[in-house]
Amino acid sequence: MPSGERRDTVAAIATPAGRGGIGIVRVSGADVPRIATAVLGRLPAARQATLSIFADALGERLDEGIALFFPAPHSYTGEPVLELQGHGGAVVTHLVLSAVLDAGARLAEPGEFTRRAFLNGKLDLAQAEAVADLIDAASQEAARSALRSLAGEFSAAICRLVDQLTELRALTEAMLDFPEEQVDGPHRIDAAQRLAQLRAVLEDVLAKSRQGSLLRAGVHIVLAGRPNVGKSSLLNRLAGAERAIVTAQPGTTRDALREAIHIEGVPIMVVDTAGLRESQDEAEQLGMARTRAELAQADVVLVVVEAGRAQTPDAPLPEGAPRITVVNKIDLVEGVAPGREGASVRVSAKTGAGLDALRGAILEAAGWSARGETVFLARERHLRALHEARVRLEAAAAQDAQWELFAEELRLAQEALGAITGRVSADDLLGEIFARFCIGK
Ligand SMILES: Nc1nc2c(ncn2[C@@H]2O[C@H](COP(=O)(O)OP(=O)(O)OP(=O)(O)O)[C@@H](O)[C@H]2O)c(=O)[nH]1
Ligand SMILES: [Mg+2]
Repeated sequence: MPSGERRDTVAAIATPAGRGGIGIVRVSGADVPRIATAVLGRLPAARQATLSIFADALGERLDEGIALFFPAPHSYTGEPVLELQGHGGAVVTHLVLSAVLDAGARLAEPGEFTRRAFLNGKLDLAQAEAVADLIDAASQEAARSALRSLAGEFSAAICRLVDQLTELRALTEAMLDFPEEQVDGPHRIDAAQRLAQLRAVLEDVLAKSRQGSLLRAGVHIVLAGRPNVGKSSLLNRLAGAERAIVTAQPGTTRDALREAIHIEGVPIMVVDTAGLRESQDEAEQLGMARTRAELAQADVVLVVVEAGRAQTPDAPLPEGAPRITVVNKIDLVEGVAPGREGASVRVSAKTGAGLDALRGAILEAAGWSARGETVFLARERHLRALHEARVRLEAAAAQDAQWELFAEELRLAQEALGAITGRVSADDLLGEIFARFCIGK
């Protein structure tokens, strides 16, 4: 971060580009009172919606709208903040921004408002990330989960862990300071109990975070099988719309086709691919090469076969990803009921029978089990930190009365967890996080 950055006053258009009902220019920094006087003619009363004329340096009217002034520290950033809500035209909002910049503000970088909120202690790091996650949330469940993180639920869970760790460290270090006292035995029992409880809580947070990370990152599923088994028909069924071309001709699909869907709020990318078989047709061969590339990236593979003639594709399927065998076209075979049996689901893309069972199987294969439970919308960074803490606590548990080493492992676990909320974090980490925000946030 350039030194003195926090003294600058920054401004940006906070509403999306283009036409809209309202266009908001947001200004934050010590210079806000002076800039308000330059653009509005006066500083509006604190926290009162004030109808104002927005004018440029020559006094020419640019727009009329609502001005809102939030004195420090009771603002989003913790600094003096001014919001100018004008008419939402692309040109007019830019003119107002220009007037604010002419009056002495500089253009904000992406995420700079939230970064300032973090630096001024308004939000911790996990909460700041939740702001971006709430904006990017692709489903109600993801939004709800992001809001919980923003309200501090995730941070609170991490802080509780850190506090318990600190306590255990303090007890251990106090004991080390008084080696002559006979406390080694009692401490050993107490420490073992406390550590076991800590590890259990960490596992719980980790499980909830893994679930939440599915809501963030989504699941990549690939439909694969021989030509004509009904892969494209299944994609259309799952998407609830006629997206892919379906014909009675084998070899219809060539390009891999993707559709974003949701199942119980979990974002799922479904990829329909060219059927796998021996073929001399050049376009079909290229299509199959794409199928293999898609398969290599799949989180879950749906291997589609036809009821009554369960032929799996000739091509080898990837080893790693979980697999669901989808027996399609059961409407064509007498006496076959839709439903699920282990990793195999009987469906009809034509009638829709068995589709709910298939959706359930997809969620389960993807590792989603949090129906109605609290989950933490964790990022990769959070998961890594939680894993690191887990490894450290394991190592601590393996120390047999080597109290210096025990305390050191606890310290490292605490450090890993601290990075989640930003209690300890390097500047480059901050840069990485805030650069992903949109401008105006
Ligand atoms: N009766 C019946 N016909 C189906 C069902 N699903 C698909 N079909 C028919 O099977 C034929 C092939 O369907 P597609 O969805 O194009 O099959 P595909 O696997 O995508 O085929 P390629 O793209 O060629 O690999 C079409 O005529 C569909 O109408 C089903 O559940 N029941
Ligand atoms: Mg197809």
